[in-house]
Amino acid sequence: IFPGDAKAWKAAIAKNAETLKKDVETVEAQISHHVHTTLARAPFNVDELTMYQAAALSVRDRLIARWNETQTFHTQQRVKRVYYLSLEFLMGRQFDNAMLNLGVKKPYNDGLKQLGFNLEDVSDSERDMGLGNGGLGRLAACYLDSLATLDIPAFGYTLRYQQGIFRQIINSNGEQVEVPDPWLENTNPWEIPRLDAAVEIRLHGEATRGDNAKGAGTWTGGLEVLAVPYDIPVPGFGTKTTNNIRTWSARGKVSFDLAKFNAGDYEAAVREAEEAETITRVLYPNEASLRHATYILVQVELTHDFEQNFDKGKALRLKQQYLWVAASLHDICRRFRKLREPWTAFPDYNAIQLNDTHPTLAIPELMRILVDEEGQPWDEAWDIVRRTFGYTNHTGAALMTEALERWAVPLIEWLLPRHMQIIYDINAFFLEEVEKKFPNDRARLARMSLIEEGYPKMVRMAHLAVIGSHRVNGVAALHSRLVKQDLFPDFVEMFGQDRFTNVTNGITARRWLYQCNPQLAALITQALGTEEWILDLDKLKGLEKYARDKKFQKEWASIKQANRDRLCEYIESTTDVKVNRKALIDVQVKRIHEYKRQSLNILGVIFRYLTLKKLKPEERKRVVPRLSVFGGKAAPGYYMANINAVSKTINADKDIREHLSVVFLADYSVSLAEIIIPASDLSEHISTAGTEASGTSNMKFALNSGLLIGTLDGANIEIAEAIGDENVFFFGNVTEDVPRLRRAHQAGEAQYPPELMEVVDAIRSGMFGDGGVFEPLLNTIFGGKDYYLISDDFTSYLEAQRMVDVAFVDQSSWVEKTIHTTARMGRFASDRAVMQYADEIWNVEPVKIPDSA
Ligand code: CJB
Repeated sequence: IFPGDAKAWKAAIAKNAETLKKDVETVEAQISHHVHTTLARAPFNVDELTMYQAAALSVRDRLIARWNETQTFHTQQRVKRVYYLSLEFLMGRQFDNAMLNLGVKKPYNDGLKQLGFNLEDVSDSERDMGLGNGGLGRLAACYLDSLATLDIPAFGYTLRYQQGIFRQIINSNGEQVEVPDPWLENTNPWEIPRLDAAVEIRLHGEATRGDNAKGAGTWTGGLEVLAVPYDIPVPGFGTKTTNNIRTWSARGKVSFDLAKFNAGDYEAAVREAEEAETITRVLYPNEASLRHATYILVQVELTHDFEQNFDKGKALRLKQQYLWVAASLHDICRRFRKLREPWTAFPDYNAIQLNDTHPTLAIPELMRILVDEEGQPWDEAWDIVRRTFGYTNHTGAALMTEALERWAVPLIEWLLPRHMQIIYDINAFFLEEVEKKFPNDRARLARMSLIEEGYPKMVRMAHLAVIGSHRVNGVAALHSRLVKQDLFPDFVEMFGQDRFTNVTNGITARRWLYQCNPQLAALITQALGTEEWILDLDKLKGLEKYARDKKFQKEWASIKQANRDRLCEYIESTTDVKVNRKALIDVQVKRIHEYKRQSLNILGVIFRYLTLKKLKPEERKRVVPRLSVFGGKAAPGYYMANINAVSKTINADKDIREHLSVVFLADYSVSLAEIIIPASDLSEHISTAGTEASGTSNMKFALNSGLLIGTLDGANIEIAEAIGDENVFFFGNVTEDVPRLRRAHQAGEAQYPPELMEVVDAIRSGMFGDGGVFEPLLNTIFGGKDYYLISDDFTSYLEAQRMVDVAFVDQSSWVEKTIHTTARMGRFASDRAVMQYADEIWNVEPVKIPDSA
């Protein structure tokens, strides 16, 4: 129903629809429209950045049109929606992805060419949207792509950090230096500000309980801040559905205090507003770094005395979590109220997924809304909450309970007094149930309680997430088993096996093959005679029959070489290393962390170097040449200079250069991954067994015809099941061995293999410069208790690397393996994972947006 003249509206809409046509002339007209009007430039004054912005804005117009149709249709049809709450969305660049999903890359390519620009150069002006740290954030981005592609109505909710993940610079000592990432410096064409739809969020204040613990309480006073939404449209591939990521930006409620301003206290007048804005100023580099107070980019002038008693970083992180979940739930409930359904129907319209424990405050917040604001009886409210939420656990790190998130009770009491009462009450009723089922078992009550005793008392967010959700899942088969066995065994006994499940992670083939490896994608399409694999990755199976076909192998291998060349060019243009283009490219790119064991890799590189040094020149020629590539950001303050020390010595050694070179690529990001992954021959996924929840880059490498070397950890195990053990280079101890081996180290009974000692001697001899940079590493292995079992896995790691060399010599058989690998990766599509969530956890159906919408 149109306001005003319906005919005029319809004619205007029809006219406007012409601007969405996909021919080159329309694209050019749209771009020039944005150059001339939105950006106010004349054609002689257009550089690549301007051209990128104009082209991106014209793509955004198309996205918004579909976004509007999608949202309107979903609202009209009263569909059930999925809300994916993730503190991180590592989206990378949007321009290329949006063009591909909309099917307009060709006209943009041609149009830009005619206007005097090259599409790739224009695309390079885009900054990565780095609103995440690593795997967890990238997984969220892949899932949003799949949700839209599968026509599942969904919203992502996150924060709009002014500074995303820090940029990494390597200084002359080989150390990481963290530099801010002002990604919003140029306007961001992918977001739509909704300045008029801000939500008021209360912090601090006073709370009261209802008449009895289950009655309605109150929360008043304190400080109100604003959460302002910015929307990012997420287009599905080859479908009209365009979902939304709503990012919240914190803002002061009054931009300044006029009374103070008039009294001449200019600073005080704006202080409160600035303090509010601090909440979304920066993405936390990761959980662990909360301990590294050195990296808090924001220097907050905190006025509240009490706050001085807490670690400022921690208080700010809790504020981030609350502002985000409160604003998101406000939005979800507002949408639900319009349906005029009883609150008991809430779970029929809303499935909320907690991506790790970061959004767990959503559980007491929904209780507060239902009980305090909507007058629902407590027990009914709790039932609604449980039917609404699902919780995904991602903490593989040694699967120790210490790795799980906890918040100090006094901190929550101070920031969210009503929520603390609600958490206590949830806990009291829950422990009553436990007591009923397992009478007189005090130890069990203490283990399961939401509150951990101590000074101060702590709230165990994972326990709250488990009891407030109807499903808890791990992210790979092994991990999900360990979640039940090691993390939550009491909760399995309490609630039964059915509450716990597995959804093995997946990746989107749109970005991680079709977009990042266009040549391979084209060959696959040509061989299969169809592009259907992009939407149904199991179709890659059809490649199997070409695995031994010499002509096909040759084409396959030449694409790998082209991708290798591209990476080598990148390396030579960004570092001073000259590389052998024929070398086997051996990659380890991921966050730098002890459990991921970049150290095992670098010690192995040193062993290879020592072995090469012992050979005569003609013998060396028979060894497969290697290029070892490292990349990844470390937690601020974490020592990582040893990789660069090794690369300096090896790359400077004229006798060895041809046979082995080592590079550390600074500032690993989604965009850099898109260059590295297609080029890789071998990638390393070598965490201590039981510590990597899943890993997802292993999937990306394998999909792009790279083989894996790895431990029996995370998704490596399932990947090998799918592609065949013979195509994976496995080594190392298994999860079941880890406790015994750790005990042996603690008891001083561990053996150190001679190969490792040889490497250590070389380091100590000064071969790689001042051994100081290796001390922290050597200390964890020898001084400490080798917690990550480097010494226990070293020999079998070297053996697996020897097997790689042997296999690589027979190129035809190697290429055959890589074809099988790609062909069998179908089950690791994020489409499969998302359908599993939809069926088993969310209970949602796809909704196709009709052409006529
Ligand atoms: N993960 O990236 C993170 N951050 C965390 O705080 C906890 C886990 C990673 O999540 C990925 C997606 O599930 C996993 O593949 C990866 O193993 C895990 O470390």
